[in-house]
Amino acid sequence: MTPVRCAEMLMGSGNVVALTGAGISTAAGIPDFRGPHGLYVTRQYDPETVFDIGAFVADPAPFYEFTRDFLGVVDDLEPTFSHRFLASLEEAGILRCTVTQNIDFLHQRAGSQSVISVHGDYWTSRCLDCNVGLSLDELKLKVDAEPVPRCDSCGGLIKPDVVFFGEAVKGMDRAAAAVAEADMLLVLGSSLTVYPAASLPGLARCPVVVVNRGEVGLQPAPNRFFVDADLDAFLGEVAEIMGP
Ligand code: CNA
Repeated sequence: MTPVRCAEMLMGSGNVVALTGAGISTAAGIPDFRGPHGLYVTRQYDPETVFDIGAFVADPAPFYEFTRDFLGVVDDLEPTFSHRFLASLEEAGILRCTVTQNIDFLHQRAGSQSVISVHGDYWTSRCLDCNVGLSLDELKLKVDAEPVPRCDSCGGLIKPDVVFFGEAVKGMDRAAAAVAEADMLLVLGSSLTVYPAASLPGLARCPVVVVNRGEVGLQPAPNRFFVDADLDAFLGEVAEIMGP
């Protein structure tokens, strides 16, 4: 799949769905899980401990160490070219929605309106015991003040509404319906190994274009096109061909 062909397909579509993963945010400075500098390689944080619900309940401290670092930098990071490109496709009426596995709000900050965050985000949190809700600002205050945030009402453990391994994903029905109705699916920066999000391309009845550096867990098939390239570089060429 060349940038020219990809641009032609986008210009001939009016119901594109994008499925994004951690690879769309690496250029913004957020490491992915499985890329060459990902957390599974560097082990700066161990994803299987930090994002596992059983491990979190047993010892929430590693997750909150990650959260303290993550929330401390994420507001200062800029969306990448690829985030902004998707927002512009949405504004142009070409892209219907973005289904993201990311928890970094960069799609929304780039201007995307229609975002399904299947792995949740930090926007809200709740007490695992009494279910009282907290806003992101309230969580940030607690994260700065306490090693492990506890509920003001009952002392229970606070958990952000980020989906952990072992928890149900969010908005999967809407995401599946959007993919099934799409006239083109763009899969950007995902290894397609985390389920159930990785099953979404299998529901597509349209061309699927996968742009990812490195291997992905999706089998070749007619109507599936694989581009092993840097996202900003590839989509930059596509954007140039499409024009303003
Ligand atoms: P993943 O398994 O880490 O895969 C990311 C893929 O992107 C890898 O194959 C990389 O090689 C590839 N990649 C990295 N940078 C680029 C680039 N510039 N251009 C092209 N390809 C690139 O991540 P997935 O999203 O597939 O896995 C799902 C997990 C990762 C979800 O649960 C996410 O919540 C979680 N995650 C999210 C973030 C974030 O919010 N930014 C960061 C790290 C992990």
